[in-house]
Amino acid sequence: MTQTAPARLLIVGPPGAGKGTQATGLAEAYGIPAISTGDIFRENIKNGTELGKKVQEITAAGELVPDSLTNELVQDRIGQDDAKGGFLLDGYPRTLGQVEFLTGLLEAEGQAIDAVVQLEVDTDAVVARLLKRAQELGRVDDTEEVIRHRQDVYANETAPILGVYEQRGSLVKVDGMGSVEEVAQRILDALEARVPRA
Ligand code: B4P
Repeated sequence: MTQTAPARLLIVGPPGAGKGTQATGLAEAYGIPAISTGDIFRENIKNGTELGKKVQEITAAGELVPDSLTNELVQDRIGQDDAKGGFLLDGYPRTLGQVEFLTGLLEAEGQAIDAVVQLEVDTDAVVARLLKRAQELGRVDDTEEVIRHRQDVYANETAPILGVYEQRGSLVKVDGMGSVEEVAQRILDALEARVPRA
């Protein structure tokens, strides 16, 4: 499916909200790459790169990787050819500092974020989702203690970014409870008028 104009989208929600799951289908619907900072970090850890060594302990503890490292990585990734026609960022920005950086980066190119999808979910339900994933995938940051800590980090560091995008008029709130298909359809419906697809 081709699009009428480049779509630059963000998907935000607490750990376990289903960002990664929804990002794939949404990006496909818009014909843009889904870029997950969490996936990029995990890939680097798996391959034992310099970046991977730097972030291994931080991510395992459920802490945020410093903005300096994350910003540089995103700048490099969205500068690549496949992101010229738009992108969907999953898990970035996660701090007010990252919002400021991304805004400046895009402004320098005369661009802006078209819409920010906020997945709204119930905390107990998402903790249960992540514990289930822990049994299936065994991610090191999916222990109950680290999951609870990641929820706190989200509330303290990431939730404040939503106010910024709300003020800019780009926030789109979507109910993230229900089946994967139901949530996917809600996201597409909510974006339809704001970010047209061809
Ligand atoms: P992420 O990979 O982004 O981890 P996350 O917030 O836990 O999100 P995840 O993608 O795993 O979960 P999702 O909501 O998709 O980041 C990992 C770490 O990397 C961070 O803790 C941090 O250390 C570091 N990091 C990443 N970005 C950073 C940044 N910008 N700045 C600093 N540090 C950064 O949940 C998906 C789960 O729910 C799946 O198991 C799925 O099967 C299930 N699910 C989805 N939809 C469902 C539904 N409708 N019903 C039932 N289950 C569902």
